[in-house]
Amino acid sequence: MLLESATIYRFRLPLRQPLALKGHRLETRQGLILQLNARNGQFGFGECSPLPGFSHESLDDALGQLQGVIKVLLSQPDCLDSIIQSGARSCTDQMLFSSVACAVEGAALSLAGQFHAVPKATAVCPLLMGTADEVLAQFARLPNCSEIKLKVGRARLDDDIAVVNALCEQGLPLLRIRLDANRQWGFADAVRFCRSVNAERIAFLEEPLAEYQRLPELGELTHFPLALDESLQVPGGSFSVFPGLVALVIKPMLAGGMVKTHQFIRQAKSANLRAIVSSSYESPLGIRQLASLAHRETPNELPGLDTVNAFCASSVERFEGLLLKAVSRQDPVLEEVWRYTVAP
Ligand code: OSB
Ligand code: MG
Repeated sequence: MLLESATIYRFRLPLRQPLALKGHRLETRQGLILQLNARNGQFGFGECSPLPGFSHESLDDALGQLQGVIKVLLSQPDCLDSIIQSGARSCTDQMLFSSVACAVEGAALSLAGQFHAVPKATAVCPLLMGTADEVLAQFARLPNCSEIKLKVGRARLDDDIAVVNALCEQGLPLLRIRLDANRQWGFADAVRFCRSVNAERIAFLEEPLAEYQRLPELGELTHFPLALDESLQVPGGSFSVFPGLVALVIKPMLAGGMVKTHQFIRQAKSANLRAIVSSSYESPLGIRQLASLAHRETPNELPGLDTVNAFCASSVERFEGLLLKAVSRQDPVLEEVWRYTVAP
């Protein structure tokens, strides 16, 4: 399949409630949608949505790099196979931002038909966050599930411990809790946390330490089940196995793109670790691609895709409607910002 042109859209999806992320406060999630058009009339979408507070690049950085990459790709119109096999980087001679790799690889995979088999309703791991009362109220409303994920490290340590213990008490004995501290704790607090909750009820604890290099030391000391997330989000990301490590939580938008995610999943499996596909507040389009990827590559795990429920339903519906339209996407929710065609 040969490429002919590309269009970039900007989306703006209002959140149901403001989202606090590592010093940023988001009321609206913004990102880019890339549409790659082939000469045979087929097209594919990919998403490029750097997440403030987490991504190394800003939306403007990403837009600029994406425009440059598209010009390069369209000058070698038969590059799709190589993108799918080896990643978007293989077609350019520069390091790519994670979000840019994600968009280009997503669009290439989509053109290759990889996302056709999207399950209609994907079960996801419910994400709980907020004050203790809010978390317990969210939990009370959930249907039975095997795992839930709770954000910790945002309140006092003793409050976090109390909420986890309350969830263990209120949940069925088979419930396992994924915990995520997003590197908010000092070493001593992390040790105290690990010794104050029942490790048997914990699926894993993601990235507890501000001094993240000391995670193996924490594992050795406590034998608490641990998981990597931010540690996978460095350029050329790699990981080593250590005592206590049980899972990789992999976010394609932050951890190097779709092809790199495949690699991480393969490496996790061969090291006997769980691999969890997780999201970064992508639009429903990005979430569908992640659901499809998870369905294929990690069928026995609940993916971390509950973030899609953070958006207002009416805007999601509008976004979906606009995506299906072939022309005139000029709406605050989805607006064309750039178009490029190969010179004949
Ligand atoms: O640290 O896992 C995180 C969302 C945005 C940014 C960072 C994270 C998250 C999530 C996604 O927690 C939900 C999930 O993994 O279940
Ligand atoms: Mg995490």
